[in-house]
Amino acid sequence: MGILFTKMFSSLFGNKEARILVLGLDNAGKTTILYRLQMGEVVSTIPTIGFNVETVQYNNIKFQVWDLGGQTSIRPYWRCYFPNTQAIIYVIDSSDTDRLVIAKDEFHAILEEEELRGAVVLIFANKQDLPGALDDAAVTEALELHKIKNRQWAIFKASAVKGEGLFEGLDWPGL
Ligand SMILES: Nc1nc2c(ncn2[C@@H]2O[C@H](COP(=O)(O)OP(=O)(O)O)[C@@H](O)[C@H]2O)c(=O)[nH]1
Ligand SMILES: [Mg+2]
Repeated sequence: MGILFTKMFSSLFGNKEARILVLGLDNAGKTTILYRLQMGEVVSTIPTIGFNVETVQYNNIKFQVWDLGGQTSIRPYWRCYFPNTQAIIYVIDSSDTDRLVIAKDEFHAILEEEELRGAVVLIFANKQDLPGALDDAAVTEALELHKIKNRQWAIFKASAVKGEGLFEGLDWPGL
């Protein structure tokens, strides 16, 4: 566990219960990131049909992960997880250029959720180790990040399998 990382979470959130959502399409690298951060035991639950949520509790902060995309019928259930969300970590497979448009649409749909209005956004352009992976500037463009209004955001290049870029992202002062 990085010292900065630990300091950040203890100083910024104090004793208040906080939630960080880790979202993105399936196969983006969300679960890998969760394990890489080694914050504790990842608990997997299926609160309702076809909707798997992974949770890691780190001090007073709950990290919760699920896959976006797919079935629209389960989406209303996502809202149970929105209250008290301080931050969204959005994970992109930067080599999956075919699905970047879907990743973009899902991302902007999430940002429109009323209860997530106050959440800051950290984007990981993951899988930078793969050939053909788009860099942070190209992912910024593909996700149309310039359209984000009234919200702090930042994008970081990362490779979850190599463990690169993750702590740099989490040390972002906006979090
Ligand atoms: N090359 C490479 N593979 C990755 C990276 N991050 C995750 N993967 C792989 O991508 C696949 C999907 O990762 P996973 O964490 O399960 O994605 P999730 O569906 O978003 O939770 C797995 O085979 C991972 O090993 C990365 O940075 N680079
Ligand atoms: Mg996963």
